[in-house]
Amino acid sequence: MGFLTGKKLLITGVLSNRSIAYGIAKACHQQGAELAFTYVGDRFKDRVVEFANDFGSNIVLPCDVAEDSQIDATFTELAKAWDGLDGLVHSIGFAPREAIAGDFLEGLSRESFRIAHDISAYSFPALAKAALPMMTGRQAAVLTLTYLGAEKVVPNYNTMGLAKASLEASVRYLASSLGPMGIRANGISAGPIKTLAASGIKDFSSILKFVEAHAPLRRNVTIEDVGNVAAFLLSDLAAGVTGEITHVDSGFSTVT
Ligand code: 0WD
Repeated sequence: MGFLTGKKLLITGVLSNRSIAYGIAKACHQQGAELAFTYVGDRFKDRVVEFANDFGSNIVLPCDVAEDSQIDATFTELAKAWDGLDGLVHSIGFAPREAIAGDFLEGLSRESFRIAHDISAYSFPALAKAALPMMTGRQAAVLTLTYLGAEKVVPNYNTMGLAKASLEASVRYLASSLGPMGIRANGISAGPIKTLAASGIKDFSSILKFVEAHAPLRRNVTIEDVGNVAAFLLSDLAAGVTGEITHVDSGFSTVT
């Protein structure tokens, strides 16, 4: 019996088997959780249905977080399958390409700022708010994924760094809002991992090399490393932890 046995978790952001959300789903499944998934865009549906099958789940719902109606519909549909929800994983990020390359000011525009913050930051508290009726009365937890670029200047991360800073602040405000109901909110600041989203960041491979050379553990982290910490934070083992950003980055943030 795993430490997530009996927990029902909704996982967003599984796009491929390299996605951080895939590593989280794997670890949570190993610990006995029941899982449901969301996907964005019809062309990814079949793939996510397959991944869900691997984890013994047949709950796969469309959810483009840019649309309020899709966020609402996700929980209307989920409530037909489950009587409640014990955890939500937000593993979603997007910024227009020009806003994550080169000089910060050159790539800055009102529209790219708006999109990066809408998709990458607003969507976390928005999903938590929509999930709240299903989480009420349960020892539930919400979790998001962030990056060092929220705290420090990381080359090319640019506007996304601002969006991640907002996302990290939302973890603290969510913790304050949900805490009296016994619901927790946390974030994981993951080290760089080669996923589809990461390949959109210019010179990403040089960041991987730099971390491997300088991080205390002298290696990059894997989606399994992140998944295991996520499973812990979503579980009752972490019942006293909320409003926290946990670095899973081989210690890199301590030496920069
Ligand atoms: O190095 C990395 N890979 C790190 C990623 C280091 C630290 C943090 N992160 C964060 C990312 O910023 C993101 O928040 O982890 C989260 C997951 O990222 P990932 O696993 O690296 O990326 P990926 O497998 O590409 O999944 C991110 C997904 C999207 O992929 P694309 O490539 O299509 O943007 O977020 C989803 C989508 O599946 N997504 C959306 N979901 C719902 N509605 C939307 C949307 N509008 N837009 C993107």
